[in-house]
Amino acid sequence: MSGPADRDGVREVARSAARAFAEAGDLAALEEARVRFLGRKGEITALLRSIGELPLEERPAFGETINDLKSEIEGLFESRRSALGANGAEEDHFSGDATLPGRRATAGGTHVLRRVVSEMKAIFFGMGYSLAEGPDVELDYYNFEALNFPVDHPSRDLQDTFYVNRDILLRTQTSPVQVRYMERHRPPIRIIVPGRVYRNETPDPSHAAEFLQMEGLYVDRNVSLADLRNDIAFFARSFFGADAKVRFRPHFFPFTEPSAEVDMSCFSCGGSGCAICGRTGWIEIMGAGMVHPHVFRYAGYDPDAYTGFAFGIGIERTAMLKYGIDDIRRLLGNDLRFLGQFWSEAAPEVAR
Ligand code: 2NL
Repeated sequence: MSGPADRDGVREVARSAARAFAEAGDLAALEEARVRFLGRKGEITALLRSIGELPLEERPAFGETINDLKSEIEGLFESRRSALGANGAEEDHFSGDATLPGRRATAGGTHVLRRVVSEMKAIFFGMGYSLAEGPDVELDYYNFEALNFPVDHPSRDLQDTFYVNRDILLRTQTSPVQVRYMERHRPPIRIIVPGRVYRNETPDPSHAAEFLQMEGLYVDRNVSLADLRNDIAFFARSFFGADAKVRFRPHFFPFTEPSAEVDMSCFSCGGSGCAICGRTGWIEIMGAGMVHPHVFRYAGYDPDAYTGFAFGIGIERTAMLKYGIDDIRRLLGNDLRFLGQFWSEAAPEVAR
């Protein structure tokens, strides 16, 4: 088209564009038509170039007319394009294989540590224990002093314990909960105390700065070391299997006397010695002992009238032993490819 278009000329361009698009039988033909009207050297561009031939006062209105025309033709082009099967942006295309099976949605599951705690609770509830819980942020008094830790005990060091200030800290074990419980309940008492504890450790395959623990406490008249041994042996058989045996090795804790570390017969070799148990046939599973008379005095119990036993189990360590996990940090990371392996059986959630 030569010279500035009048209104009729503009309508004529719109009509011929509509015709050309309609006649295009495939996307390639349509693209040719698009270039003819909307391309850099197309009819719209030619019209816009001709604007310079008009008197100044007519130019704005003409420019607007051509821009409207351009939009109209673009609209015609787009609708023809979708009619021919290309519906615009590439991402709208389904380019996969529609015959493939769908992806299963995962429902999640119970964390292996939660399952271990639930299972342990169920075992001890069956033996007559009940549940006690308490704060993660504790007083130095309950965490150390009332448990008969000497003032210069190494675990009271800043290197080993997270202090909030001089008197307040993150509990390093769940025993402070038992002290608080004794302050409020007269014997007989029989409780388990699961919970998170904190120690200022550099993480490695067998250490983390926070981990789970479960302690137990039984106080009555005439509670003996034989009672402790009996409950621990019952627990080990219930948790690890009927063949599990236990043995006690003398140890030291400030809060028990006598104190022991408890080993279980190696579940891997059955006691003959292998790499898992370091050729000894035994694996350490917990610490235990008879409650120290000083601890009873702090809690307000008469040590001449009552005796009791206590024990402490590391949850991560136990889970690692039971499921053959080699690095504690796997349990604390949230990699579902790892954790999902333990979702297969339902966890034995138990009522409190
Ligand atoms: C370990 C050791 C243990 C206790 C915890 C305890 C609590 C009170 C009084 C006396 Cl209130 N004892 N708790 C006793 C012996 C051992 O844990 O190595 N745990 C992983």
